Amino acid sequence: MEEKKTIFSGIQPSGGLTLGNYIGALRNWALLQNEYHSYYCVVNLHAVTVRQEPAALRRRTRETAALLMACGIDPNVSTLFIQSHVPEHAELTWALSCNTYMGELMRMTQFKDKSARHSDNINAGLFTYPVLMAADILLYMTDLVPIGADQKQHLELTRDIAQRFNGVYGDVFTVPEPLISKTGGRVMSLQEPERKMSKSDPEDTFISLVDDPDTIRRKIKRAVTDSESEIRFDPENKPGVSNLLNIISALTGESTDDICADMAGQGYGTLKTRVADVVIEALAPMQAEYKRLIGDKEYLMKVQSESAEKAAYLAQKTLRKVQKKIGFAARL
Ligand code: ATP
Ligand code: LTN
Repeated sequence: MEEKKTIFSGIQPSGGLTLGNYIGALRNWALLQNEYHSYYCVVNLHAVTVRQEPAALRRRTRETAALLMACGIDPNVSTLFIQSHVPEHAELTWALSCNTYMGELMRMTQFKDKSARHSDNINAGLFTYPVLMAADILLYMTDLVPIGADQKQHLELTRDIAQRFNGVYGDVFTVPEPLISKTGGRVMSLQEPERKMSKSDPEDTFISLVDDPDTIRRKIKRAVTDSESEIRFDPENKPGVSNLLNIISALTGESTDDICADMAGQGYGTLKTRVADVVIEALAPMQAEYKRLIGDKEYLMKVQSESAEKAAYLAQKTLRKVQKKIGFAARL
């Protein structure tokens, strides 16, 4: 029998999770977990590359882990852990940093974007962020990394670093491949449908995974459409309406053509009611499970601690191998 491959992915606890995170990433993670050895990580070290309020960061880290479980990630199947609980991530980052060029990091578009948006805090961590991401991935001998299209450039850098390191020190790392979903890869903002829905944007631009039904209805009712009245899938000329159609399609599996045919002759009001119904129904089981989990702090802490131990086992093994290859003296 063929050995199961390993997948790794990470999500930042930098805000409340959105419908975009769910459709583009989380629900696929749950679907992949039985087929692969899966490592899912709440990347709090990455989150502090922009200023975070300590109490909020602590709370959101716990909430993000609980939401991942509520989305179907089973801690008995996947290793679901908090990045700072496995210090090897930071330690491998150093070794990889010494094998990464400034020029490579300067080309990263996320660095250029984020340093423009946070011009008062262009810190060294923001610059070296992709090296930490490479360490996350390479510590677990990852074969595949399920990510949104926005992370492709970081994955290419990870591959370059792994290949360079292997070239200098002999085969140490598995060189990972990206796994980018073809459907639902980009849910757009409700207010500016030309931009992706993002958890660090204002409240009314995204659906949070914990929004109640009234809030979901209100946000969708206010979603930007256009001055026509025809329900047609045309992302270029009708980005708002097309985004709403895409959301229905991603959540029900119906094609956008079928949805349009079904709704022919109806207005945007009816379309919005349909989107709200579909979103509320899709999120309800996850929200019920989240409510149950978040109240059970003891269970969450136990999962975190056991998962960190499982992750650390492999992380330590890889790091020891790296230290030996580099020539760091062993200790008794
Ligand atoms: P931020 O807005 O703070 O930069 P984010 O919402 O992009 O964060 P991340 O934690 O960076 O969230 O990403 C988690 C995963 O969700 C990534 O794989 C990313 O590609 C995916 N993702 C994020 N936003 C969307 C979206 N609007 N549509 C589809 N996938 C998304
Ligand atoms: N950079 C990613 C989050 C992230 C990640 C990872 C994704 C950190 N480490 C390792 C995949 C694998 C982001 O901003 N979405």
